[in-house]
Amino acid sequence: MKRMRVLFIMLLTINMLCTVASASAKSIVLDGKFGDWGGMPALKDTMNDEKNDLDIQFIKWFPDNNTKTLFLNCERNQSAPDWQFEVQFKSDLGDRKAIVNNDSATGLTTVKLYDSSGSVVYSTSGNWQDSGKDPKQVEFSLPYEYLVGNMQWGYEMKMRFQSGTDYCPDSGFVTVSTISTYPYPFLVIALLLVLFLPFVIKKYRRKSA
Ligand SMILES: [Ca+2]
Ligand SMILES: [Ca+2]
Ligand SMILES: [Ca+2]
Repeated sequence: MKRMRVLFIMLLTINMLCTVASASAKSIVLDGKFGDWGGMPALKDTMNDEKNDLDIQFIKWFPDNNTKTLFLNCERNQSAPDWQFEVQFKSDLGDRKAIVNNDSATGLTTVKLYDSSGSVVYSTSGNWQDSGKDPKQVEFSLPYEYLVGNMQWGYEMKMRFQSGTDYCPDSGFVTVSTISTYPYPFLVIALLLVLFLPFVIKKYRRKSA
């Protein structure tokens, strides 16, 4: 009976380890394709609270702790030439603002991150729109180091998107933890269990012999 219990715990631990491993392996590729966003945190915005080509439909985000990068995704109600929106952040670094410019002529998304004094602290660009022309959806990323000062366990930043007069969320901010959704403490406990289980089994075997 005891041996069955030990075996059950071991199987449970292995299952947990596999889940954690697959969660940590998943990330986003910046390629203007959006199938990789399935299952990521998302917020659907109120529809028609701005004119169609500025109206945010949803936002998605993924804090990737392996690469220390915050991946972001925004979709509007209607595709149209060009699109500029911004993302506002609050953290221990103070207020920051990313201006995201989607150019139809070049197909390029350019992201510039500003600090509270208006200086550009980081900029990047790439082909991250859903089409080379008249984008409706775009993905991009920002390194943690320009968004938060402290990247220790459980640290967070607040974020909201603005396109025209449309905010997402409609009021307040989304809280993004720089520590992702998979649990490090559980990983440590699971590893310890796996390491010590053979000894426990041996002990039981000796006792029952
Ligand atoms: Ca992608
Ligand atoms: Ca909206
Ligand atoms: Ca809104």
